[in-house]
Amino acid sequence: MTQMIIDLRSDTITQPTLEMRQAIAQAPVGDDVLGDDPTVQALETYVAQLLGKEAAVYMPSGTMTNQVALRVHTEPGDEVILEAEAHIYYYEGGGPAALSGVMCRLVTGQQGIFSAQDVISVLRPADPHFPRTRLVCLENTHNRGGGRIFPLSNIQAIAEICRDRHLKLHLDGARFWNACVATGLSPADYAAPFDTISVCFSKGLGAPVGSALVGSAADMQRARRFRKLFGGGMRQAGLLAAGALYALQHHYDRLADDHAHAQILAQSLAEIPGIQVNPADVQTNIVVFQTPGRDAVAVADQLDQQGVRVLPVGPHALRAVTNLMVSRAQIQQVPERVQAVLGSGIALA
Ligand code: TLP
Repeated sequence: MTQMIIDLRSDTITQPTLEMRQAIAQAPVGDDVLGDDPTVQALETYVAQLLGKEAAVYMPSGTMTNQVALRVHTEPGDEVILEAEAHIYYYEGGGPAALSGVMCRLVTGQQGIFSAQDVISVLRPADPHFPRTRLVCLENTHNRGGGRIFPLSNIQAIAEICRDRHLKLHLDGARFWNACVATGLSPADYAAPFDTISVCFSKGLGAPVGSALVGSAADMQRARRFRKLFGGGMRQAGLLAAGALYALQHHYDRLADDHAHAQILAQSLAEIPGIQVNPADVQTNIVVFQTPGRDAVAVADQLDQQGVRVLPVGPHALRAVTNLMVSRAQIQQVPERVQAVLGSGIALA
């Protein structure tokens, strides 16, 4: 009997549901570059209101919303403060240098979380020797931090420093919805300290495509210009926006299921000899576990043969992301399959 594949590589693998496909099929569309697409406009208005900001701009990807935000807030030669494992720095193809010509100044967080003091420690004096520090970027939840939530109190303290020093504050909120659901904070309260926020519809929410940048009307006008310049102006994009709007209106609350599944998974993996994971570190839908002495790529390959897909994220670290496509019953099958692999004598690293 062939085993059902349990795909935990990412929450980006989710497929549109039948109801979402119906919403997409019925969406009115127009040429969005000419400002004519009613469904894109409905999505942008809805998201801006939800986050308590003036405007939003729909874009093809989270990478683009982040990189457009950097370009909106900086000029070439400026400096951006980022956490050392931030997606913007780590996984976006060198975008800050290539697209905005900025310097990245890194702070080392704990599982991606840092403090106002960390920001103060890297601020430059106003002196022509130094680049101009213009922007601080946070990530909530933090991907390489294992889905860690950025506490609102830290964010508010960092925002205060930014206000004092005339720095802008951007959030990579690819998994912002997960942070809101896990903390019970409203999107508007959690978004309040930021100048711009990038939110994603095609991760936990399960839409096929798209992210939005959200902020002031003036910043979003500038963002539209850079979206076009970066090649992200889309024509009848309402077909995609309809999936995003449907996802936001129907799949938001169920993110709590993904968080519960991640906790179940972490607790069961913690029981398996040869695996290290602390369930208390799992706050949302990402479980990072260690396989000390075993090569993570080899473990991932063997798990694949057992019908469990995870991603290597370090020499001995793997990532499992719970998502819309994976049921609780499937999550409960994972430990047995993992045990089958770890008991089989994988090549040591
Ligand atoms: N993350 C992907 C990979 O790129 C690693 C994943 O599978 O987790 N910010 C954060 C925090 C992200 O996790 C991602 C995607 C993005 C931005 C970029 O989003 P897309 O893929 O839409 O460009």
